[in-house]
Amino acid sequence: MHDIFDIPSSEQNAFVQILPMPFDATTSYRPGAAKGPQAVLAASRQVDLCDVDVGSPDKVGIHLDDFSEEVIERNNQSRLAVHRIREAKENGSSSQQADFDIVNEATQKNNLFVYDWAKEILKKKQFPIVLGGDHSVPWGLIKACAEQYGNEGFGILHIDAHCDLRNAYEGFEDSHASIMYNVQSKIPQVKKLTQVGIRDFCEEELDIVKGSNGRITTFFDKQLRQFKLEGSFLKLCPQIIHTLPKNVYLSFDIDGLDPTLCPNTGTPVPGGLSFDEIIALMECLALSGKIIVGMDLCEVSPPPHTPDDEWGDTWDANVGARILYKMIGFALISQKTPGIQPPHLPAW
Ligand SMILES: [Mn+2]
Repeated sequence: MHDIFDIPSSEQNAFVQILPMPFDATTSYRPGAAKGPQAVLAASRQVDLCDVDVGSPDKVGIHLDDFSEEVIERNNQSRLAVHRIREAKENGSSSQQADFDIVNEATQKNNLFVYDWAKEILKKKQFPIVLGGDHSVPWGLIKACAEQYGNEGFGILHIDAHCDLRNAYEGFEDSHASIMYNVQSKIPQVKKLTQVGIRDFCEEELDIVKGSNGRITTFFDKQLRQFKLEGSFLKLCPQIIHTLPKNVYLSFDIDGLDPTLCPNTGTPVPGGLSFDEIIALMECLALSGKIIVGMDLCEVSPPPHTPDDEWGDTWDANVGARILYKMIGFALISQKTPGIQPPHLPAW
């Protein structure tokens, strides 16, 4: 029993169901996201439940699932394999295919694990969220949503510093850098991919965006900069949201934000969205008439723990927990859930 946000919700009763995925073996630069879910859970306990932007989404019940020992073990084995692969690379020796197989099999098992979970949640008409871990973990949920919304399809609002459109990365088929490549090449029900905050990519990824015939719209950070500096980002939000169809899946890599909000994330990049900007964008989505059907929050990462520091630096997780709570609230508002609205603030 994990009382996320200190809400005592039984598994059955909670409308919002969160699956923690403590896995970060495909992180290419700096590990730590595997500890994200635990850190967010700890930080969530000091989030006030009456949120200024979304009111009290806790009313519908929010349940965090158990941490899967299987996933933790897969991550440990995969991290060892990744370590051997990188060591071999540094020594100029050839890495063993067996080590790549360990990682690829682990992510395949993760995909199936998340998919099976998500199918159950969607069948019960509850609201699914995957809490990463690195950005390889939500595949199974996106796949399950594709089956759920097969006829009308859905779009993905993808907040990230990176395109994640790499065709495998470092030899890993389901790398955190490949999630959207795999989505756009293997899930036709995803009618639209709208990316926001992108500022790190390679030419191949740019070619995929350009060659997508409008299926992918990328709001590069450079293009947002002008609006931000002019103070007109608010006016841009409806234009961003307008690119999306009725059903929207929100895939949120925390590194899409300004790295001062996520200093310990695996691959931080200067620039990105401010806290106010991401809230404005999510609010615009929630009030647009479109419906948020599923979500993931990935790459939140606490810093390495120092033994003499009981808590460590909780800033990344603090921001992550607050973002998560607001994401839940905006999803409920988009679904027009009775009683979920921002509190009425006295005028001044
Ligand atoms: Mn990223």
